[in-house]
Amino acid sequence: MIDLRSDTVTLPTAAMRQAMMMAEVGDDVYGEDPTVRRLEERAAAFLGKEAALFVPSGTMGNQIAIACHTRPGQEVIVEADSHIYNVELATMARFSGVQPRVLVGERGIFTAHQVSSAIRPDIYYLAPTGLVCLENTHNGAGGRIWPLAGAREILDLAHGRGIPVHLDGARVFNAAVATGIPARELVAGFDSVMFCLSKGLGCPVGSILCGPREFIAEARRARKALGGGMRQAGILAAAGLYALDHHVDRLAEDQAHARLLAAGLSEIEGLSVWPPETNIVIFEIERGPDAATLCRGLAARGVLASPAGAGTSPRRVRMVTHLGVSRPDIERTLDLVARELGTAAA
Ligand code: TLP
Repeated sequence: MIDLRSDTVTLPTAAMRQAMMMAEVGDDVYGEDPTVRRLEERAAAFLGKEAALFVPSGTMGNQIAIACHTRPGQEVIVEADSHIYNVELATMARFSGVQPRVLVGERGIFTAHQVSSAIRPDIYYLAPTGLVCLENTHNGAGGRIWPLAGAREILDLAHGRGIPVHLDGARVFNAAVATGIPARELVAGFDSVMFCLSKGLGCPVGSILCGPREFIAEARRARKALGGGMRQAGILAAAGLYALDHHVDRLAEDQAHARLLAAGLSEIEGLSVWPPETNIVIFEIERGPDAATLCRGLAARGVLASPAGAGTSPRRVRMVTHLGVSRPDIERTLDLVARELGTAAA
């Protein structure tokens, strides 16, 4: 099987497993796991933030950030195709008592002007704006990189109005590698940043939430309250440390594979392919089966892909490259897609 459903499907390499096996561990709820501590310190330093917290998932990292930045009854500005809004089960409403204020970006990217128009004036019967969330890379927009200048304008505007800004940086290292801008510069000025170890970085489990020391102390309480306090988690943190050392620069390879895949797909009749900026390729099936049918057909031929568009765009397919995908896998995928769509000789 060639598995292009997500970069979450990566399996730990032999060297990563070795690092996990050798990890020194302790009870992290007592703050006694040396490997978790090392990972948190390393991640914070890597991103130029004061402190970091190891969390079980990206969703938990985002939702802890929302809970810690806001109070019930506020609004959170999010993009219409963002993960926080679409794929986190309305958790901001469930756990934090806040509601999303949705902005439609231009292919996922909204402007400071849009944010400015969405911030509520200080009138007692309006829900105050408590937080702005950006996503880099933007998954639903096809792994798009949030332009740094635009992000900085939003940061200045929001901070000028006393509103914090959180970055869902699940794949921020993909943005760093694609642009050549160090990740710490891409996240500078954000009040909190979540990034995932369990996606392109190839770890089995885990994400990191970074921010100021006091914010992270509060986040640690929220993580425990949500049942995310982990015990001998150093086994997992060791994979994270290994990934930060060995799996960041190699994301360039995944991005090259994504470009190759997109170029090949664009030559197949009936497909309209979004130009990839990182490791995610999205295409619309203009003529032919819907996304679910194509994905079923491809699965039977040995390629896994996912219908995309958070359930609302039935002709949209997503393919994601990662460390388990090779160049021959891409070539084979292109051949099988063409066969499945009947545009190549059987
Ligand atoms: N994304 C997953 C699915 O949930 C769609 C994927 O396969 O891409 N932020 C962003 C931008 C994400 O893409 C994801 C996961 C998360 C947050 C949540 O991470 P997890 O799955 O660890 O909770």
